[in-house]
Amino acid sequence: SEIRKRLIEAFTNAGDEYLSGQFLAEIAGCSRTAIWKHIEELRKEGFVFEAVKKKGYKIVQAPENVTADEISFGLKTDFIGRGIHYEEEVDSTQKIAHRLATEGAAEGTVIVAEEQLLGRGRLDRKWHSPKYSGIWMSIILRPNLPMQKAPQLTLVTAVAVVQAIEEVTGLLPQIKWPNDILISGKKVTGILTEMQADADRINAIIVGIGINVNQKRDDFPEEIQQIATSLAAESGQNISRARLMQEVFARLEKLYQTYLKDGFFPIKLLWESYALSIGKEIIARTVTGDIYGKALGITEDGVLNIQQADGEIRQVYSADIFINE
Ligand code: BTX
Repeated sequence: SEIRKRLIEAFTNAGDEYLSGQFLAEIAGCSRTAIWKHIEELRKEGFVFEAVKKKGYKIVQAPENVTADEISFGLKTDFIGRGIHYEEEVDSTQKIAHRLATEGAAEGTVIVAEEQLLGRGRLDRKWHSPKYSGIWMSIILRPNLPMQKAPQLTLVTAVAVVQAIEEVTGLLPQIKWPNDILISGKKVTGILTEMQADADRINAIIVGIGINVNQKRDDFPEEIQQIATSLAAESGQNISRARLMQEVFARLEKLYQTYLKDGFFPIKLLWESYALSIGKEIIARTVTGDIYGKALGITEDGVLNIQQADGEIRQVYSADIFINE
């Protein structure tokens, strides 16, 4: 908002000085109560304030951003993340990625935003993407593969993200088929893979990745507080988003090349080693109904096999999975 912009400018100019609520209200042209609310909003965005009685406020830490410069500094990949398209605020990075892919963007191009206003999940569900606290990005891949292999890339990506989180935070995430990454049973990452195809060949795969990084537990909107978590909430420390992105790019580039060269099998083994639901009794909620049974594993195509109580094995291509405890 305009007020927030003025506040940030004032704090920037103030340097090490404290600014009083009265002074801030005057330059922003609003009440002191309104100022207090804006400061709360800024706190949620990652600004850390020091408040001293009679003196006022000072910013002691600004959020760390994920601009092209911050991501490029220290990047170790050959192509993933070599082209960065950065936005402060977007509807959805998927939308921009689709446009850039159509316009011929190179493989490995990454679209990243500090905030998404209309971040989306599968089946047009909402993906909550608040400013500065997560990684909201889309990666353009151009594998030379038939269309039906596209879902495997979701699984390749999931393994890469799990490894990157492990490396950077020491946490041990698990994968819930097909596209959720969980820590302590709560969702920390969602992956949305979309495809552009000509005839039956893939023109581009847009891999959308949303990682909750520095949100506090009560930053999550009420409707997902029970099911969502962030890396900071789980590890008790703030995590550098740029550093984590670099690690995701490095892991993904390596696994993607293995996948193109040696096929899905090595990825399948890794994926299963991180999988949460394999061997468990689950409910798979599909668009045509619920399937109950034991998750046996995934096939070469990334399809989930479920064995029902009557022994029949059902193949599930797309569903939401619940562990049946
Ligand atoms: P999904 O359909 O598996 O999950 C969406 C569901 O997850 C929502 O219905 C809600 O219950 C829950 N949810 C929403 N926001 C969050 C959150 N921040 N953390 C945890 N749970 C949440 C998952 O879809 C795929 C998400 C991909 C998001 C990336 S971000 C960059 C790219 N751009 C874009 O618009 N989407 C992708």
